[in-house]
Amino acid sequence: METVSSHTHESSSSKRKVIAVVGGGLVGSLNACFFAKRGFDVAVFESREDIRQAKVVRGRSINLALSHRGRQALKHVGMEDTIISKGIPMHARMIHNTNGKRSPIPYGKKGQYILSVDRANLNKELLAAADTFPNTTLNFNHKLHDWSPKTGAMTFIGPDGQRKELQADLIVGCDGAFSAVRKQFLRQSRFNYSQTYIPHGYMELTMPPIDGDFAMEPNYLHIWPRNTFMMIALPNLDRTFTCTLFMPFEDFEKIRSGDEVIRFFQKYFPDSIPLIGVEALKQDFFRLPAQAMVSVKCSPYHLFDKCVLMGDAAHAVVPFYGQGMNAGFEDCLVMDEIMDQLNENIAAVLQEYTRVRVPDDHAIADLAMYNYVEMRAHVNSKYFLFRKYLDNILHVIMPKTIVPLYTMVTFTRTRYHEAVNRWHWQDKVITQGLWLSGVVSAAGGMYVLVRNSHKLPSISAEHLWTRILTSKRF
Ligand code: FAD
Ligand code: EGU
Repeated sequence: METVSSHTHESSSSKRKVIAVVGGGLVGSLNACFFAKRGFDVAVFESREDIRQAKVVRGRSINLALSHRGRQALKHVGMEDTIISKGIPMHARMIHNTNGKRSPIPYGKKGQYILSVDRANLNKELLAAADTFPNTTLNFNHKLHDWSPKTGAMTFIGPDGQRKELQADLIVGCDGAFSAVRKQFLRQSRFNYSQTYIPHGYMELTMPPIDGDFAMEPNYLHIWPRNTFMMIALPNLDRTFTCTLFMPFEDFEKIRSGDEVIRFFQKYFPDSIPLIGVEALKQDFFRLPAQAMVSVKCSPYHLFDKCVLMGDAAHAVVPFYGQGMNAGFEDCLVMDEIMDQLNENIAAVLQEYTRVRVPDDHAIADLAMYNYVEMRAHVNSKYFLFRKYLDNILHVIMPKTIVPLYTMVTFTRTRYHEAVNRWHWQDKVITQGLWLSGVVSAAGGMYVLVRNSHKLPSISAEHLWTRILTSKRF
């Protein structure tokens, strides 16, 4: 059996630990940089071809919202500037109502914004960055088939379909929501696992430029909130927007013809029709079937000192907080911080990583699912505007006490589980504040009533009862 060795350096010095990163997606390629920077020998195995050479890149979602947590992780490997230079700042949401009216709601103070980044470009840049380390190899067209928790041996299906057995000191599973690395965890005792498909699917539609310019205001995350249906649009560097339509699968199935698509959009997203284009809409809608969304939670994240799951492989979240990639990038940063704390003692590091990270990843998975339920239950454009205004106003009045949940999640590195605890606490304060102001105004009203009681016509209690009981309400 071969041992993964990343380069042909003098054999004597190769006491260095070998780390196999399975999956060269967003988290895998960033993780490779982190481990390489520490001086480990890193080998990345990716089932697809090298997307830097690929002509067509097909994958999930074309662009993503990058926020603070993701940026902090990129910064640690010196990639922040490269990535943000190709991102488009979104300073606010733009809420579209059914009449085509648009209302902006800022994300925060000036200078607080999220970025729309191109997934394919991000992945290419991160692979290129990993490739610059002499102690890293990138192996494309290598699909992990299985691995042995006993020996740590991995079996890959190589470029020409042949099997390959390889060995590493540590396997880092970054192979996404349907992780092959995770399969061996499922066979262990005391491994917790849950997976939930939501009834909604998503479909991406492109909104082309008009006269060479963005069809809508570029520096916004555009949202069409319609309870069960929702559309979101993020800007791209080529001046297009990628619109993502979220809708229950059963409703997708009801739309069978181009005319039905137009009728549906006429009812819910009328202002977007001329922007996407009638003919384009009729065709693009049927190009690809709606895609499924899954939420995955599990624990622990490590298996002995042999293997650890990170990114979507450990926690796929529904996209209703824009945090999947950000959380995965923060995973890499947290792992790096623990590597420092525990002097790269792998067994201890993995144990600590699970202890620290599981509560946070579970918290963001729950939050994203909660927001999905909330949005479909009663979030139309009016309610969305009202809630965000209220949040922002309370924050302005009491900046230290009330911090909106999305602010803690999006613009800070407050641990996800702490953000949730703080949110519950704030909710109590707000509810009690409302109660208190209710009690105060009721008492005030009573006081005014009693002070002026001599001016009221006298009426007996008995008479009052009769009037109440005979009123139409009963
Ligand atoms: P992936 O990106 O899935 O990468 C896994 C890699 O592993 C792939 O390259 C795959 O080819 C490879 N692989 C799989 N199996 C094997 C195998 N057996 N052997 C070898 N290689 C293998 N997140 C945000 O932060 N912001 C957003 O705005 C946002 N929007 C989203 C919108 C939608 C519609 C969706 C679906 C998700 C969104 N996300 C967002 C989440 C984000 O896409 C994921 O969290 C992120 O891609 C996870 O990265 P990953 O590297 O863990 O997994
Ligand atoms: C969904 C799909 C608005 C990209 C959650 C906000 C998303 C993104 C929100 C997708 C929403 C929803 C937040 C950000 C972001 C909001 C957020 C969702 C990016 C609570 C490419 N969500 N998303 N919340 O506050 O914190 O603007 O596909 F519609 S960015 Cl669902 Cl901040």
